[in-house]
Amino acid sequence: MRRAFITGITGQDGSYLADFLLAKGYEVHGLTRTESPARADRIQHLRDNPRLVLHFGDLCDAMALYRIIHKVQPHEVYNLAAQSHVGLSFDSPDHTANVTGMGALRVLEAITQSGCKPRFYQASSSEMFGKVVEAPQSERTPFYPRSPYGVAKAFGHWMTVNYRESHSLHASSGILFNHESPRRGEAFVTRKITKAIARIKAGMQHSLALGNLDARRDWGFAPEYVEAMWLMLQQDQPGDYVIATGETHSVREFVATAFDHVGLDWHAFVVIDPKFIRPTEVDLLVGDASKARRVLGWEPRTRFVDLVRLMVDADMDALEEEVARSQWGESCRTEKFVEQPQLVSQV
Ligand code: NAP
Ligand code: F7E
Repeated sequence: MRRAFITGITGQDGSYLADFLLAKGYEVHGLTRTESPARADRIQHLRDNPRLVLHFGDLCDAMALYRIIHKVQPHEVYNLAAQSHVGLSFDSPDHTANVTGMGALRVLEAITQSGCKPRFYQASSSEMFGKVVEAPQSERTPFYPRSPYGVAKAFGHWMTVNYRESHSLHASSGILFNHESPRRGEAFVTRKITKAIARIKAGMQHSLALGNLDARRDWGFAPEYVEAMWLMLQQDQPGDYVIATGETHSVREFVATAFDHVGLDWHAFVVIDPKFIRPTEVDLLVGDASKARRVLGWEPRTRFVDLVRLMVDADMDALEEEVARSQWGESCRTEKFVEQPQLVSQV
């Protein structure tokens, strides 16, 4: 049975990658920094799967990484863990460099010290292109990161290239452009918008504060992007790959499409709050994924409008369920029924 080790398994991509690899028959090992599996809500649905094993650790703890990799002897390692919020990286540059940059090096070093030779995937980012020198951006476009996060990712990227060349490691780097889903963190702009729309429709929120609406991003659908990660590790030769849709849209277009989907005019709800404007911005991202198409046979399937709609619909459904659950809990309490919290088994 093939074994994979995923750092960041509790995040958006890690949880989709775990779904994908388990469906392919892998034994999946994941790094988690929470001792309580109940808090890892994105992988709750996998908690009874006997082929999922969680290991307690942190990307800042080199010894723990070494011990886990040495014990698991994985065939594939996916380094997805990171402090991944660009805005936050301006307030926490040291922490971001330590986790997002040095963390990648610690995983690479743990692999080489452990004596096993797994194939390695590094979650690189279009944020490395930053103040772009050309459009669209490809594997050949020079980096010009614009945030501590982008700089940390560029470090992790070049470390991956270096371990590929100096240790003959099958190490690949996916330069992924923005990808979203109903599991996207709520502090990222797409999910912040779609969640707010659900609450506005339900009368629970009356406005939405955002920052720069002019920034343009190349937004794809996360479950499709984790397939590309896996495909990179199935190639005879390691390499770097841009993964993107090739379409670019502004934050304003995302807002308008999302509000329009539920029949609301966004102008009546969106306010600009300078606290969400970054000291330096990445104005335009649009990727050229022709290498991935040619070598991996990978293509994006979900287009912008469908992505926006599916995220809005998912947040509307989730809120409806939450409201129904809380009403059910309320009626149980009135009947003096004491609900036991469900015990979550160790995953
Ligand atoms: P995410 O949802 O923010 O998940 C980040 C993961 O990293 C979580 O599992 C988090 O664990 C974990 N983590 C954070 N700090 C850690 C630490 N010190 N030690 C161990 N684990 C730690 O990110 P994502 O959207 O899935 O993205 C996955 C990776 O791809 C990240 O490296 C991100 O930078 C990169 N990336 C993302 C995109 C995108 O558009 N989504 C594009 C390009 C690259 P907790 O659950 O405990 O917080
Ligand atoms: O911002 C603007 C903001 O935080 C997108 C991460 O996954 O993708 C992500 O980084 C744009 C920016 O994503 C708000 O200024 C406006 O221009 O959703 P975001 P990001 O910064 O592009 C890359 C590829 C990664 O690698 C990262 O890990 O939206 N924006 N108003 C806002 N952004 C946020 N978060 N909140 C706002 O209120």
